[in-house]
Amino acid sequence: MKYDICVVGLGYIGLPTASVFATRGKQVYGLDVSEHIVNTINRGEIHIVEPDLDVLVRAAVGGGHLTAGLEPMPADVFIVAVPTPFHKGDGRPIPDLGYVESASRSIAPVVRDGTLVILESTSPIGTTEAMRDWIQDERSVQGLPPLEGVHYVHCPERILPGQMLRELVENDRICGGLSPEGAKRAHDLYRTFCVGEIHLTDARTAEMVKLTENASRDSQIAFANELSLICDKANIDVWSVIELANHHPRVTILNPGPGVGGHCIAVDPWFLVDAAPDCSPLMQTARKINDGKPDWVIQKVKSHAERFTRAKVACLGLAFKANVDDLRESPSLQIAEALADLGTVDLIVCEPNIECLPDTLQQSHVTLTSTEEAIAAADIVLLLVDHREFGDVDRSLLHNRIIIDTRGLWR
Ligand code: SAJ
Repeated sequence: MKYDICVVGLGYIGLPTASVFATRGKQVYGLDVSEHIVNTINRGEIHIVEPDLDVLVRAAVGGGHLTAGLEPMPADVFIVAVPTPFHKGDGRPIPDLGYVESASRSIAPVVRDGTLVILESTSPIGTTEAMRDWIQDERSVQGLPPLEGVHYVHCPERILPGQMLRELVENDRICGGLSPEGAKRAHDLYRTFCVGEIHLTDARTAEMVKLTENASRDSQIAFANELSLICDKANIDVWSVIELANHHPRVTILNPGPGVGGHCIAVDPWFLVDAAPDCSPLMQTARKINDGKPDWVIQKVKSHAERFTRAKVACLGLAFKANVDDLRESPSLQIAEALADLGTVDLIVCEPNIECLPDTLQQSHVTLTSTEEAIAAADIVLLLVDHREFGDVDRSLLHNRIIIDTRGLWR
């Protein structure tokens, strides 16, 4: 069977994208390396948490428009949506394009002349060209003829976890082609469901734009985090300062927190830094400020804990941000693990979006409880994530406890 679209990588971006196309009548094949993910999707179920995604996937698979598999299949369009992490190493983090390379090589034998190949993964500058080269190289390795008239385009995803399905449809998009015709064809494809504006450009500009968006947010959060340290020293409420400063017509300051997590904001600035290390001191400093915030929170807890023989610390929230279950690259989890490792405090954790604690915390005999139980048992209440449930907490429960509110939720 020849499909309209083959989506490579059925994760947080690939699965919603494949499902939206499928529910708009496209015949979609989802390619993934995980048998578990493929089987789950073919049953019409999902392996990630995102509001309403279950309903969409069930409709896409049930309607016969979405099939998942482990083997690449021919299609008119390929959309690559695989992770682009970085290597941490000893020095500066450097981009790891291993997943994009293996996805490109895996589809190389089934790409046909005239096909449209789209890279959606957030990528360092030049990755769309590298994708083209990997596909051509793999074909030559396999003794297949070189491809003619294939169009390569970078269309970065820009959707926010927690509201992906709405943003997928409503956000503006950028289509950056290695050829203008490719960008135009990508534009026509996304028009299937996208009601936002679709802007055409070249691939390198599109790569740079996406990285710029996330690096800009990281720098703005770093500014807020730096303010929170200054205000703490000066004994001033940072949230009042920000709220009042934001009344100025040309000032919009973001919110401080316990650090910056997730797979995007804390990663993407490094792709820009890697492209020009000598030209990016601001972005590098922003990364250091945000990466340093968890340690600052840990020191705060430790200094308060000194007055107890063995303080009971309630950590509220482990996710990387509000109202999601995603613990990946979460500063809150990092803080909870470090506090558990201290061995000098008793840790109680509450995370309403998960059923059981990650192994690292289970090994340290940390308990997962309800919000009320955690607060009732605590000497120190450490609020790490501004989950809806924590905002609803009866404030009288907090009396006579030391409160460290890293998000300003209870001010
Ligand atoms: N955070 C703060 N203070 C703030 C805002 C966020 O501390 O004022 C923290 C959050 O708690 C979290 C981290 O920053 O730990 C990132 O959260 P986020 O909501 O800013 O962003 P992500 O990582 O969920 O999604 C971002 C989005 N990018 C931008 O808003 C520029 C999204 O649109 C992208 O599609 C996504 O990255 C991506 O995949 O690149």
